[in-house]
Amino acid sequence: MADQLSLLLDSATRFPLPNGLSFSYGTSGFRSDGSVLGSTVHRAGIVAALRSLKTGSTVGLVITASHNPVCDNGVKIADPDGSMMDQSWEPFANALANAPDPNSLAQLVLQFAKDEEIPLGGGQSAEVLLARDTRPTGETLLEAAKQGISSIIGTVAIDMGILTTPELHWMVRCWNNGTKATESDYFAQLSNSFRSLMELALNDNLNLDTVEKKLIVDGANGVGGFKLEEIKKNITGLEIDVRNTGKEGEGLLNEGCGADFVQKEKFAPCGFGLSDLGIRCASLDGDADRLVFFRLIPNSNNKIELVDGDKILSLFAIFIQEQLRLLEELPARLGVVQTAYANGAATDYIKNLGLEVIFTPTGVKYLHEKALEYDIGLYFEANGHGTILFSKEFLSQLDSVNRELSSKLPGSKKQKAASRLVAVTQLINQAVGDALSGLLLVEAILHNKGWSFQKWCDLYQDLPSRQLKVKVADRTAIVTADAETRVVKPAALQELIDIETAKYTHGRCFVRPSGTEDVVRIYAEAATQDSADSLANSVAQHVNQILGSDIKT
Ligand code: NG1
Ligand code: ZN
Repeated sequence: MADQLSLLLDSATRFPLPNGLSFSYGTSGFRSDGSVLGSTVHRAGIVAALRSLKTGSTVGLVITASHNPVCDNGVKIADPDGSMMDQSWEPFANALANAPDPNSLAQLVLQFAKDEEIPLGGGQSAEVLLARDTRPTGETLLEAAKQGISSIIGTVAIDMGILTTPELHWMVRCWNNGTKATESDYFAQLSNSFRSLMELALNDNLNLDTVEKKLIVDGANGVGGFKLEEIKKNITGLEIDVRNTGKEGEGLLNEGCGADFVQKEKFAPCGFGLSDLGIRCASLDGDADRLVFFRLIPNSNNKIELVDGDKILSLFAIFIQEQLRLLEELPARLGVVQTAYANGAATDYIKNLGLEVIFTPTGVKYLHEKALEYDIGLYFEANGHGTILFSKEFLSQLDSVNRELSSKLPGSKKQKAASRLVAVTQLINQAVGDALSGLLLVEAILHNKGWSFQKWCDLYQDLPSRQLKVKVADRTAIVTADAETRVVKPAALQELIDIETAKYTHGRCFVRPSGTEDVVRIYAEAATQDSADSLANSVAQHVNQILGSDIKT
């Protein structure tokens, strides 16, 4: 134990906590300006090493700030099944990130290990898979993570390179399941299952000419674009043109491009223009775990018609439901998980399909957890982050139904439905929301249904909405309940929100402190854009008055 203590003290001395800063494991790990994150990432390395020791399995650590600007960076930990680190460990991660000096850091580690019965001292080995996105601070931070990991005796860090966030989560899951886990295995799984799903559309008497073959993808100048360039080499039936790949001269990460920009601004990303009119387009975020689709509106100065996470979710829900209807021998409890940011029209649409819709607080860790309660759990945030989860029991039943139908009724509608579901389970990332696998699934579904982009857009009409953010002195002064739809503290704020909301037809409004930025977010929905804008603005003013702030959009 003396060796472990001195190793920790030495290592921590090299990564002192920056003066006056504090860090918090938010909606999606620690995030901040990349230049001040050395100690945080080093300490996240320690947490990951302990997590691996505790679980007796391999865990993951990814260095990324997703859709945030290029100067930011962040770090998050993946659990052995590829999902986000169990929330019960966040308080320890926070305490460690803010330990003022090496001594208190070491004491925290030793105490936590004792409380959690984590074997220290090298008797048990542990493993952490590492990845980072393309940010310039990534390399130095990766080194900090490696040093944090190796400050726990017996722990090995394996650098998987520059990856999308979902690739790393997928690899951790496969690694622990004992299945193939390299990047080329990931690419092969995506392209093979995509091919299977596309082939299942053949001979279905559909007018497949209505499905435009061309897709232009905005890679946000991040890591997803050049991975897609690789995947597309093994794909037929779809012409993918990738832009904003992050190559020299193509622009800065997430600046004027990417899923977050496109979804919030409702403008085409840079590099897109008049010549793209009428073509189906998609946009990834910087680490390729968010996905939205869009199409340019003629004569509108690059305004777009947006297909967000809610509509992707609706498309997936329809498709899964259609296959299940053909397979009465395969009963499945289907659940759809959304957050309060889901457009009201989307929720109504999905409920009208007869599906169960559940709400959780913002952040995929909450949605993911809820989706695991179903045989098939579909979850998406409006911003395009989501996936479909299948329970182990369902997967094994599907496998036997598929085998039986393939031998007894090959080529039948039922057999094709089962095979489609099998392909979906292989194509969609079971670890976490994945823009690349989601993109291929959308394309394969449109192809199978013979649907044009327009048909997909027309599923329902979004209610006009407006999002604002307000910087306040202390955003934690706002406490919410009911999946963040109501403010419980300060109570006066909710009363004012209720009064404002009641003034508008189809009015809905909520406020919550962001988990990734130092702001309070305001969301408003109403029958017209003017009323949504005016509802959001008046509530922002109340937040301003009660908490003291400047309004930002
Ligand atoms: P916060 O900053 O907590 O609102 C944002 C997104 C989340 C999620 C996280 C993680 C919105 C309104 N919020 O969280 O959905 O994606 O970032 O990146 O889009
Ligand atoms: Zn992201």
